[in-house]
Amino acid sequence: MDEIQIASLLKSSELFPIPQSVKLSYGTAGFRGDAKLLESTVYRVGILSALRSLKLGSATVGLMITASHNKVSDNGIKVSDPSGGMLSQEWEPFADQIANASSPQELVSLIREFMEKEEIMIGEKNKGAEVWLGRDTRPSGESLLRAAEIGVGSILGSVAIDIGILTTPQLHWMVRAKNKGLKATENDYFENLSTSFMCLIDLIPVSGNDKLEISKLLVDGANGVGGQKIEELRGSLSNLDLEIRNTGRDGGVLNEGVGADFVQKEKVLPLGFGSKDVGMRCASLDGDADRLVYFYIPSESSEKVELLDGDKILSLFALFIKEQLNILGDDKEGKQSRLGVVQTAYANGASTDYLKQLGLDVVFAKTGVKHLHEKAAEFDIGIYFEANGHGTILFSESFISWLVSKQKDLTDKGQGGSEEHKAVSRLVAVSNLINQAVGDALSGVLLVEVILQHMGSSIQKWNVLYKDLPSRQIKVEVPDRTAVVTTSEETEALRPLGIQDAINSEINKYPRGRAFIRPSGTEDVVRVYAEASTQEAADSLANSVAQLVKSFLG
Ligand code: 16G
Ligand code: MG
Repeated sequence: MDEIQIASLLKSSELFPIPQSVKLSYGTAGFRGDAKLLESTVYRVGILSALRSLKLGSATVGLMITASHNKVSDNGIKVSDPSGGMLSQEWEPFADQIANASSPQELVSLIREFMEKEEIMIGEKNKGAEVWLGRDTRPSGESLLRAAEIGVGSILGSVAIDIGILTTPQLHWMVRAKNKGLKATENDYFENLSTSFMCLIDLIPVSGNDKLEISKLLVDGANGVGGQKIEELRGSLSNLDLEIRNTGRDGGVLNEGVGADFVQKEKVLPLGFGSKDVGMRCASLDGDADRLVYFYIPSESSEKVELLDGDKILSLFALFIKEQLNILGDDKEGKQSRLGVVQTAYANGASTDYLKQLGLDVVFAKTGVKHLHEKAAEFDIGIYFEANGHGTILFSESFISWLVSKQKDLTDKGQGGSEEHKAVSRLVAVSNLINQAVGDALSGVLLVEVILQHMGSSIQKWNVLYKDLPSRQIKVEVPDRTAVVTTSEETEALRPLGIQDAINSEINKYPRGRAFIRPSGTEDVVRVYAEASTQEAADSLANSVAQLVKSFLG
C-alpha cells in the first residue's frame, strides 16, 4: 500500500468517526443496528467490499443497505460475494475488526496487514474494484449510501455504482448475473421471472376443457421494498390475480404490525387484513423481501391465522420437484438424480417426517442462510428453507446442463410433446424462476402460485399435507451465551457439560417431545425450542428447558 493510498484512507476515515461504546459484529447476516450509529460501519464495509472485488480479480461485489425485518429506525449492511451468495465466512473476522477499529490509524494498519496476508494489490496491474450498491426503502438508506460510496472510493481505482432501491435478493441476483456475463439489470430480473413463470403456466396439464379458476392472492408487502417491486412485476404477469397491500405508499410503517417476521412469530393477521378476507390465500414478505410465508384466516371469529411457513413451502416445492423427477425416472446415466432437502433444527418435526416419508434425503444445517445454502449446493437439486421463510432451490450447473441436453434430445427425437419433455422443461423453468443466489420472496411467490395451479390445489388443501406439531420458543438472558456450544446441526448441546442429559430427561417425559438450545447469532440470549403432541406439553417442555439453562448458566 503506497503513501497516496494511505493518505486517501486516512482522509476519508476522518469523515466517519466511530461512535463510542458500540461493539459491532458481522453476525449471521451482516451488521445491523440503529441507523444513526452506522455511518462509520457502512463506510468501512465499503472499503472491505472494494478489497473483496480486488481479491477476486475485480469481479463485481454487491453491498446491500438494509435491516430486513427490523424496525424502520434501524439499518444495516451486508455483502454479496461475486457468486451472488453471502460474503465468504473467511472474511467475517476482518469485517468485525475494521468495523470496530477505534482510530483512522488503527483502521489503516488493519487494512494494510490484511492486504498483505491476502496478497491484494492496488495499482496499475489491477483493473480496479467494482461494487454495486443497493438499498431498501428506509429513509436512512440515502445517507448510508453516501458513506458506502466514500468507503469504496477510498480504495484507489475503485468504482461504486448506485443500483437504486432494490430487494436484497434482486441485488444478489444482479451481482451473480453480472459476474456470469449475463444480462443483469433490474428489468432483466423482472423479465426472467415473468418468462419462466409463464413458461411453467403453459406447462400446466389441462384436464379436459376446464379452465382453471384462479383465485386472488393477497400480498402483505411489509410496507417495504418487496410490496413495491411486486407491484412493478405484476404488469408483466398474466394468470395471476394479485392484490397488494402494505406497499408503504398508504402511510403504513415498515415492519410495524406487518410482514413475514411479524406473521410468522405472532401467528396473527397483519394490519390491512381482516374478517373480509376469511379463507383467502395470503402471502407475507419481510422488509427486504428475502423471506416469505403464506397464511389464511380460518374463520371470522379466529384471531390467529393458519400459518404456512417455510417448512410448508419447502414441502410443496419438494413434492412438485419430486413429481417431475419421477416422470424422468432413473435416467441420469443410470444414476438417480440427487434431490436433497435442507432444514434447520427449527423445522417442525411433522415437516421432517413428511419429507422423509416422501423418500427424500433430509439433512440439517446450522441456523443462517449461508449454512443451509452450502449444504443444498451438494445435491443435483437442493431445496433449503428455514421455518421463518428464508429459502430457495439450488440446481447444480452439471444438472442444469444435463436437463438442457435432455430437453434437446427429446425435441430432436420428435418427442417434444411427451410427458418427459414437459417434466424436463418444467425443471429448467424452475431453475430460471427461483433465485439461485439467495432466497427470494418474489420468485418464491411465483413458484408457489404456479405449483398450486398445477396441482389444482387451494391453500387449505396445501396446508393439510401435514399438521404442524405444537411448538414453543423462549429466549433466556444469561451472563454469557457463548457458554452454550452445540453440535454442528444445533440439535444437541455439548456445553455446559451435563445439560444435554438433563434436557433429554425432560424430553422423555412428553410424547413426540423434542427440544434444543442454542446461542442466538443476532441477540444476546440463549434460545430454547420445544415441540410436543399438545400445546400445553410444548409450553411445559420449553419452560423446563429454560429453567435448566438458567440453572446451568445463570
Ligand atoms: C438471521 C439469518 C436468518 C436466521 C436468523 C437467526 C440470514 C440472511 N438471516 O436473520 O437466516 O434465521 O438470523 O437468528 O442469514 P438468531 O441466531 O438470533 O436465532
Ligand atoms: Mg430479510
